[in-house]
Amino acid sequence: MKVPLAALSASLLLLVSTPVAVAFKASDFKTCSQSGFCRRGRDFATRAKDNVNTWRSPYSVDAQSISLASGRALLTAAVNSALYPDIKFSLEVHVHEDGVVRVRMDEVGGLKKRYDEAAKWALAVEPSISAHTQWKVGASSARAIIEPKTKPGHEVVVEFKPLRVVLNKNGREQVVVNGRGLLHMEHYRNKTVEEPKVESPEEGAETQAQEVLKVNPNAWFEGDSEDAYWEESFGSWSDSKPKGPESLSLDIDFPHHGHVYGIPQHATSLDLPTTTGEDPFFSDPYRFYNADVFEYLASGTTSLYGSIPVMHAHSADSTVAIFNAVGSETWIDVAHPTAKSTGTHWISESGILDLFILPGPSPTEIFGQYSGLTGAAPLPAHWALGYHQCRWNYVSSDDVRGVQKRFDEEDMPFDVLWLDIEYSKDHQYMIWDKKNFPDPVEMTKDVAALGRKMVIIVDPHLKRADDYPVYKQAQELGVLVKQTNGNDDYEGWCWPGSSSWVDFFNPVSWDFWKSLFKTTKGSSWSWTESTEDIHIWNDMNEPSVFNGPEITMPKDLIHYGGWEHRDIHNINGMFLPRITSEGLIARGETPKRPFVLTRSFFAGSQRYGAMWTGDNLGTWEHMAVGIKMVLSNGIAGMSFAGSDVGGFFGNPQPDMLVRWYWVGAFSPFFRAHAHLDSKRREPYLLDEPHKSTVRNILRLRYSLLPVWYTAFRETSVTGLPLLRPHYVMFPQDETGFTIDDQFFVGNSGLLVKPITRPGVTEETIYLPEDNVYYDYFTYRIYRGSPKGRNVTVPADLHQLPLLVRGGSIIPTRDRPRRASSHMHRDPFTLRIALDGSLKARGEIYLDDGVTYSYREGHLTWRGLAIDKISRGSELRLLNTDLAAATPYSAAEGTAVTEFRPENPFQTGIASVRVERVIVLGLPGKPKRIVVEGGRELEWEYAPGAGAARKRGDSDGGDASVLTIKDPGLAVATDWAILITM
Ligand code: MIG
Repeated sequence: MKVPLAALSASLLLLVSTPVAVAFKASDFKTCSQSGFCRRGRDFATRAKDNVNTWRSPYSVDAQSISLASGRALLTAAVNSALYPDIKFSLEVHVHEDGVVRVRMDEVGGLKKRYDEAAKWALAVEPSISAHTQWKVGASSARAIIEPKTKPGHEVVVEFKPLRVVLNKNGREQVVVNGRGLLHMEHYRNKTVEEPKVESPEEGAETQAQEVLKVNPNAWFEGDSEDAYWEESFGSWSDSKPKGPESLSLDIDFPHHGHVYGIPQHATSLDLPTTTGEDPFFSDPYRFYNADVFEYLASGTTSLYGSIPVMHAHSADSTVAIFNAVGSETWIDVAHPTAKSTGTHWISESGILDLFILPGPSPTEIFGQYSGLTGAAPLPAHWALGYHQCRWNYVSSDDVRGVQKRFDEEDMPFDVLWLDIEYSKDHQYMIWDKKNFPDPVEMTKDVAALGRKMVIIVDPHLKRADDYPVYKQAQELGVLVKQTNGNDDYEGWCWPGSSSWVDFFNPVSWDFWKSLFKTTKGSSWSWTESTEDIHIWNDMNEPSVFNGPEITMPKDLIHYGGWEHRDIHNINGMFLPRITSEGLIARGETPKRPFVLTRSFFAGSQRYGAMWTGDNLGTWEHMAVGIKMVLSNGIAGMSFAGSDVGGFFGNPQPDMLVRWYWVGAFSPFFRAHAHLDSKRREPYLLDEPHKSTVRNILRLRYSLLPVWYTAFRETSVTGLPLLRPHYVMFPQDETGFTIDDQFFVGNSGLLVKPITRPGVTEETIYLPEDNVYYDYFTYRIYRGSPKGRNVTVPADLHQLPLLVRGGSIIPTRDRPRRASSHMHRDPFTLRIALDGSLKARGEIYLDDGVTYSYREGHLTWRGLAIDKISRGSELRLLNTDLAAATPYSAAEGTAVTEFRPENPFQTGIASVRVERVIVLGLPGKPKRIVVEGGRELEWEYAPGAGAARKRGDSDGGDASVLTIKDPGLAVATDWAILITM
């Protein structure tokens, strides 16, 4: 095994460098102009633009060939290219039951076969074809009305010559495919010997273009040279490209949508900046090529660790989306021809066209349609929503015990202690380094004894050592990724030195990998030195290969089925967490919810666990962009997301660390992590007052766990993101379309704006509606306006702009505990934020937090609502049973057979009560408060100054606060409290 010096990656240099290591090396990664097919695709777009009046797509539908199937909702047709009459393409356009349109195009009878399985891995279920839709085929187009689930007025049209696919809403074009004629599916061809150059005609006789066309009549379309068709090099690497050119270019335009979101993962704003303008950082298309990018920049279009080819296009009128199921390297140009329209150009290296058009027309419907395709993130273990403490590395089992002890001494809650790669012997994952971890099972039990879990890293590179059973078994099974010859195991360089990688596209690998996680001895090797309290962290699954091109695998390696790595690169990373989580579910007698964190991901990865944004820097810019990245992941289905709190690289100043804890406490996945070379920065090491501030932040996260868990139930059923950007919450409010530094937590009514700049003492926060908002901590009132309004709120280091939207009820558990497992019997506080008409609503979802019994209806799901009755002289707070009312939406859809109020979980928490009700915003002091049909309750009332303020003021003063003391009512039973005014 030789490692070329030049190939020593930045990652390796880490080992010998000081904390401020080598900065991002743009030269490690390709720009579009260094990637043959991207260059061809962009040149193509430039030619089309330069000839916009004459440019005509050569593709057309052969009208004679059209046939309809599946009750006429599936159209198939032959597509011809005017340039290559002998080459045939097939087109399928499916209309699904929920109105999603799927467009598939492939070359038929070609010299080779294009990769067509990206959707197979992304989709959770095979979509059902609409039973109602019927294509109507005319002379120049075919049309289908999309019904019945989407709103009326939606129609999909296939125009024949040239081929265009259009989604219309009330006659207006929403999505146009190939409207600019940039569709180009490079057909397979034989490598020909270059023909001798034809002599140039007389000078000046013809234009240069005409000249070129004479030599090569297809040049207007394909360019005048075979640019990087058959091989290509980058740095010291060369790519053999045995299949020749096979790229796919496609324009997807949104003529009436001025904003596009999604296509994570890129470090940029949620509202995607144009890539065709003047900004030098946005001069390349957004790139999808899963990569381990060392010290990535906080702004730009470079690819990062994961790829979800999902894009929302939004306007005040409607939201539409596309999911382009492609697994090869892909570049996406985004342009805004006008402020109210968007053009996108997708250039992929290989694969069929398999495009899903989601008609919306609202963000909520988009989430339903997308999770209908790829599934929603399942409800995680409850503890996984607690605080995770990580660093590279806790160095010994005594270190682990010591960290746990310090948290407990300082009364700081945490749920999970993590181990990075140094726990393992020679980086052979699952094999303990017994020098430092002599007693791994005892250590884990000591952590679990206090109600906590451990997460331990298992990377995909396997040390090629015959005494490493994981490698040995994989090698013997023949399930390792192969070299270009298709026979020999590929060998690359990573942490353990010479390594090989499991080819998870080979189904034979699945049972093998799953069985590793058994904690008991079986017929093959399993991790007997682990317990069911250990969960898994998958890193480096892009995959990261230190001596590979762009720090990953060469594209011409061979996977199962003979596919090249180039075909599946972006999908590859999703297998490791998938099979790992399946292994964790299967390892014990009772299946328990697994926790697996992944760095690389693809569409559908949300089904297998959480992701984080990789190796961020300890800078304010990275703190800020991390929020945007988490929002973007959320709208692409990957809700369970977070960034390293504190920043992976560097040593954050205390004020930065405190701000980062605020950010983390409002991220779905909340984990502090730090680089090997960084100083220890566990929160107990902070000096006062920072230490107490962070303790309060951790406690706030824990007290709000009912909100997070309840929000996750909804996400797991509807696919709606946990963190909701403004355009999702208020799709008509134009001001919100570009906002990505504040967001709502589920539908709880919490509005957060973390501070990501130094020296801030107050901050403006945008209120998008005519409603009252209450400061979560001080109960000060802020009023919005019908057109939206900025208000200024206190934001010192110990403060957070956190508002409660009028009309919300926030359930919390306020008793400080050392871990969330100790909170399951804790009482609730209800904070009721009344809106202008003295209404509010909220909900609480609970289950055992660990098993899948919720899918059999072992759960509690309560609806809380307060409203005026008796012509306003009374308010009634009702606690009702939502699960009984809508059992099928209680937990991941149809899985709940039937909800019974007397289910074992609910009877088990019969004594869990509401210990306090706080009502904000009453117009005056109540006369009397009783449990309906029962006793009188004890309460206190503080008038506040809010009532005196006029409606137009943004600062409404302090809210009136009514505190009902221990009403002694169970959370899981029906009751009502009457407030007589
Ligand atoms: O090349 O396992 O992003 O979180 O601490 C670095 C060591 C490998 C990268 C991960 C980081 C982790 C580190 N890993």
